[in-house]
Amino acid sequence: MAAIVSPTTNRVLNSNLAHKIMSAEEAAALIKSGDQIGMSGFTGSGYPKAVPVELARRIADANFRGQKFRVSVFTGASTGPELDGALAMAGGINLRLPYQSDPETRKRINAGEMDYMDIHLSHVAQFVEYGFLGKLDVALIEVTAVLEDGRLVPSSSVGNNKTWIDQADRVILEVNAWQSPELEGMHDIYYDLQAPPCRKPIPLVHPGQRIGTPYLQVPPEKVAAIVLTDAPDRNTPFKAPDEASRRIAGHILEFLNWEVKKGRMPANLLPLQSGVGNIANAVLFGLAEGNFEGLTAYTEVIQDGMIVLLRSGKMTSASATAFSLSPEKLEEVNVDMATYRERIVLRSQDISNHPEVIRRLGVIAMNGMIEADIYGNVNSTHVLGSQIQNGIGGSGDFARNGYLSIFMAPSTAQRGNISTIVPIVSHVDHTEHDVQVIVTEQGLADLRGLSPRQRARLIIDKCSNPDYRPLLTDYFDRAERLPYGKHTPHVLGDALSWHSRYLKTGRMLPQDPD
Ligand code: 0RQ
Repeated sequence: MAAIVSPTTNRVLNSNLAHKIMSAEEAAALIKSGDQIGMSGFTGSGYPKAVPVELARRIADANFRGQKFRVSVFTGASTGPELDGALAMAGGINLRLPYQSDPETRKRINAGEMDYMDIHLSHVAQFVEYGFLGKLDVALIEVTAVLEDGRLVPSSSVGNNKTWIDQADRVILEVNAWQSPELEGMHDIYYDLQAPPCRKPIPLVHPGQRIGTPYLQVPPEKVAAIVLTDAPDRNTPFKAPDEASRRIAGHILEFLNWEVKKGRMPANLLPLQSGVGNIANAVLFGLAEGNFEGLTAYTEVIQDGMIVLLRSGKMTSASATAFSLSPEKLEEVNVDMATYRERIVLRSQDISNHPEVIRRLGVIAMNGMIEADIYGNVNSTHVLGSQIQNGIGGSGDFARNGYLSIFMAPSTAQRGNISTIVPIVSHVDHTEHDVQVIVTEQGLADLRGLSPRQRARLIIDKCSNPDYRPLLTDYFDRAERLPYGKHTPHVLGDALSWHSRYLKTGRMLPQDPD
């Protein structure tokens, strides 16, 4: 491995590339209206922080002068206010993919002002490599350092950076001095994933295994600009686990213990995947307080709860594509990155989320949901059928291919005015075929081996909120009495009436007759 980069020395060690250092404003001027840009960034880490802000300024100026200036932005997943926020605010994004969680971006998408393609995270790199999404003009990538020989030390996320650099005509690098130099050696970039018909098996048989190189490679002639930054990742604080999250975590722990007892899983479980959000994080905290030892993770993001598991020694290794930490945890991890480097591997997202590897390792997938219906179909992305919340992210990669697929949510949302267990979901991300377990604070429904009607009774009894349970039972009883289909009975005219009622009255519960 090349010399560790010192935080006090210049981080652009290649003299040819050092000539390309310029201001963010100059670098942004290299981007043209209509460009498709592959940017780094995954769940608020490792995204470029200076050039997007300057680009947003240029776009706002151009728009002010009546010149239409818009770009398409592809990333790893969500980013930060300096990227998604700034560009959305300037009205500068034509098409955005594959995942976002920025309030301004969400607002613009739901107002119909911006196109958004919500796609499985494992698909993104190959869609670009196969030419499905057209040409990539620019790669704008944050790195920790440029080594003497021109190789790049990735930063706190990998995402699709390898593909963006390979596919784009020109590359703009942001070298961020804020990123820990001890990140060097944590990454594993796999360069042998060829396109079909030449694709070979990915030789990964353990979450902590390394099969590639710690560095990104870039042909020097492609580098159009290097911008020096010193700015922190956006870090979202997690809400402290509340009573509902703690109860959800408790049900999952009890279930996992049962699976071990039944001999369906080893005592140290199988590699864990944990989705984004407060509940997923609470489950990890629950595991940290539980009795499991020797855990591993094959997941997308390293959250606070996973750091607690690694630090306590209960988790031995974790594979992901990015960090997604609260500000406090990030500080703790950044000063001790060398210790974590031994036990965390950050990979490209087409490997961290690869169906082949997820199926081989037997990953336990645990993801949040917006709502589930009585048959086990899950909506992870849309509020009331039409409004995007975040996106499917990697939940589909893991749910379809995992050893076990668990979805969780509190039984109600919006102060009890919405039931998260509904007669029929208003949008489907994960069909009944990809969902084995549903959990709310009320209880856990193990759907394996059950027919649709058996699943409906179990989900209503175990997971629904008592305020909504009689209504769900009534719906299902009426559906079962209808003559036209006894396999997955529905009262079609009523199936979405709960959502419609919420739109009209602000509550899914019917008004009291008096
Ligand atoms: O709204 O923010 O206004 O209070 O949705 O809900 O309960 O805080 O839950 O933070 O765990 O997020 C599905 C969105 C859950 C997330 C989702 C409202 C609720 C609240 C957030 P407020 P909570 P969480 C790997 C896996 C898809 C991507 C994925 C997600 C807000 O888990 O984005 O799994 N998943 N990736 O009030 C109306 C309902 C609602 C509702 C919740 N039924 N109707 N509003 N809300 N349920 C990681 C990656 O892929 C990167």
